[in-house]
Amino acid sequence: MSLKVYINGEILPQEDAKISVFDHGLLYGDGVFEGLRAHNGRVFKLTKHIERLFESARAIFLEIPMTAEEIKEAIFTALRANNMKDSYIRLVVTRGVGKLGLEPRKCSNPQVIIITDTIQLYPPELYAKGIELVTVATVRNHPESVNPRIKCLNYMNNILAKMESINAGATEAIMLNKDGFVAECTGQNIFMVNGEELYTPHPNSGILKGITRDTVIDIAKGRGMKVMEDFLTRYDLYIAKECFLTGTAAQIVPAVKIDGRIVGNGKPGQLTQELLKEYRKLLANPEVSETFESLETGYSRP
Ligand code: PXG
Repeated sequence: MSLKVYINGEILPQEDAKISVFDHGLLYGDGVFEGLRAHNGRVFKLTKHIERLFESARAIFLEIPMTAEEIKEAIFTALRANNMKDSYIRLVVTRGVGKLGLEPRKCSNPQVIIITDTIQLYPPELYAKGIELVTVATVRNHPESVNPRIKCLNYMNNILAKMESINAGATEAIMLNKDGFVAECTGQNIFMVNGEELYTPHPNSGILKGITRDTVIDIAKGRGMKVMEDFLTRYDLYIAKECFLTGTAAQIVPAVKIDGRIVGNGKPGQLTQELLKEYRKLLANPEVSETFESLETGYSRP
């Protein structure tokens, strides 16, 4: 059975889910997006994702032709149309069709697209073994050019970094900002443990303020840990006891090698594993978790 895709209020078979070649989303990467996760008919941190979408859109002068509530409803419509309770959801808003010039004001009709696909996780062995990271030469976008806080459709910065890490034989890339401080990986935020404290780059280091990142910070603080949002150097990573990455698709992934240096004892760290367990507990129980949302109209309701 073919996947059904939501475009501007319509549910279409994936073969018919098409966007114009004149859409500035395609021509210039002019648009914004979100990646969300549904478990058992409920969507994790739905309000936070929708808020971030509207903030990204505001930053690029893109007026989304729907309210937050309408977008939430559309997500549940797309899930219902596919009879999907567990899904990785891609929510995209493009600038819409315009002229071949850049001029965004000549674009009419932003396209709201919702794709509900299956969840792509790393294989379980990677969580058990941990992954290898390398610092790459591609500098993360300068916040005063395209701020990485904006989740925009142009990911060339991240794709170039990802290619570098692949060419170097590592799983992921560590991207630094223009001052040489650690920013993030290509689609994940980075954390490290040193002493009894948890460290992650400051939101103004040139990063996307990940929703998984914020959830992990809350979990750690709930355990009484001190969490430092700081300006971190490669040296800080090299002397870390533990290191892990966070993201909606990846969840929490341990890193055991950074630029050839072994992290800790070369195995996923104790705290990393405990945080992953707590994060998965939060994900596994949507019915009782207040971090999940389903609408009155949601099919998960009897
Ligand atoms: N940094 C960047 C640059 C991202 O694109 C994250 C961090 C993590 O954010 P959340 O809110 O998911 O905790 C992202 C996530 C993928 C994928 O397949 C992920 C993202 C974008 C594209 C693909 O893992 N965004």
